[in-house]
Amino acid sequence: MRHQVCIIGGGPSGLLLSLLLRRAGIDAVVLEQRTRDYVLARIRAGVLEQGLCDLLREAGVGKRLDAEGFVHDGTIIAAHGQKVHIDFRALTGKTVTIYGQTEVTRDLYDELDRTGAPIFHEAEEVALHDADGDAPYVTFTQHGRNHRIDCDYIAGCDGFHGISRRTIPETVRREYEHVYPFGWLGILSETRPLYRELVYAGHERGFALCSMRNAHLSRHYLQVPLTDKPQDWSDDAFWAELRRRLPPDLADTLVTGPSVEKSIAPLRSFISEPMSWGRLYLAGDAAHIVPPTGAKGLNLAASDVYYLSRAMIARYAGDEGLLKSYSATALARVWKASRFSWSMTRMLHDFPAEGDFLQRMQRAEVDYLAGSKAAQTTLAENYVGLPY
Ligand code: FAS
Ligand code: PHB
Repeated sequence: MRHQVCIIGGGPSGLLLSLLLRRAGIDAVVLEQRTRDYVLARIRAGVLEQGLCDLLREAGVGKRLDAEGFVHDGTIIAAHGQKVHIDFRALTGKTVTIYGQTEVTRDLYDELDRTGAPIFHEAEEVALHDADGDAPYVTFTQHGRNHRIDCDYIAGCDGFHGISRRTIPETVRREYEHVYPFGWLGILSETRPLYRELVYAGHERGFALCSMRNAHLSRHYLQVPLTDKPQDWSDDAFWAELRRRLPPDLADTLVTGPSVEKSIAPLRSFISEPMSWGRLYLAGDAAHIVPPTGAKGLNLAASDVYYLSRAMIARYAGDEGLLKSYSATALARVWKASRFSWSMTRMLHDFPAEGDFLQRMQRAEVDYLAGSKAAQTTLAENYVGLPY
């Protein structure tokens, strides 16, 4: 088989890239190791920057987003006795949209199916060959049959545990990592959201976040030790702890109910440079991971895909310049979003091993945020998404 672009990974990065390339007449194929049901069962991000929303509309998958997404003008930061409303719209003129990553992925799959895009599910033993040469190819097996795809370019969209990043020689790669000493216990419950916007809470017992998927589906998180397992937490224990970490006036309005999903995700900051090697280009979690505190993971995947799709389209029109600068362009935005995600995590989580001084720094930061329009504008412009 031959395709112009072979995309490894059928998550948001790979699917959105495939769709944008196909709309430009470029022949792309997606190789996904899991079944579609498995991919669609993953509960992940919920906050979409305007840039991602615009890209989804450009790809022809904005209809359900516009009909069902919740536009949020701001968010609440409640910590150290302060409750600060960050008014995105007033401070930046921009907003964010609440629309689950699961729905984004579903919309992308549906549109790719409608256009007849080639997608291989349960693609196993994927291996990249001659990625640094002029004739790269990818081999894989599916249901016991061996396949080979010859292509012009390989897009590594296979997430943190994928094969693509590891295909770049260790002598070429430079990796930066910071692992946080806690995880996020997340639950999904068919209950009314706590508040009309998201509430980020910092408490001496730990961080909490009250988010949502729609008017009848809430997504809440608690900072927990890395040694905890989801089964260690009954629903009642979760709700009681969430109440303890919220400001009393909000805790009193919390509606509880049975969890329909419960999981713990570790938190790390990770960036691998460069994001390209020969004919291989990385996008999304394959190249970087951010702690979800700043709601940047999915949104960084989107800006990578924005840069890479335009670079490949320009290449097929005869201009290689954007492909040559892709890694530097994408990393410039990745580092700034990583800084923001790291700073939000530092401000709102409990770091027991770091003692009283950090707690006083956290308190001072929230006090400054409460009293400074400049500080609120800084948080707002990072949260709604820096320009592409
Ligand atoms: P993905 O990991 O989504 O997709 C990669 C795909 O490649 C997967 O489907 C995988 O099966 C496939 N794959 C892997 N190896 C392969 C191989 N060898 N061959 C073929 N296919 C292969 N972001 C937020 O903004 N907010 C959040 O709250 C949030 N919560 C998260 C919770 C968890 C548990 C995780 C893991 C991430 C979370 N994220 C969150 C970040 C997340 O949303 C990612 O940024 C987003 O999924 C990135 O999309 P992709 O780059 O497509 O990577
Ligand atoms: C979510 O709704 O899953 C969510 C929202 C904001 C975050 C992280 C996760 O910062």
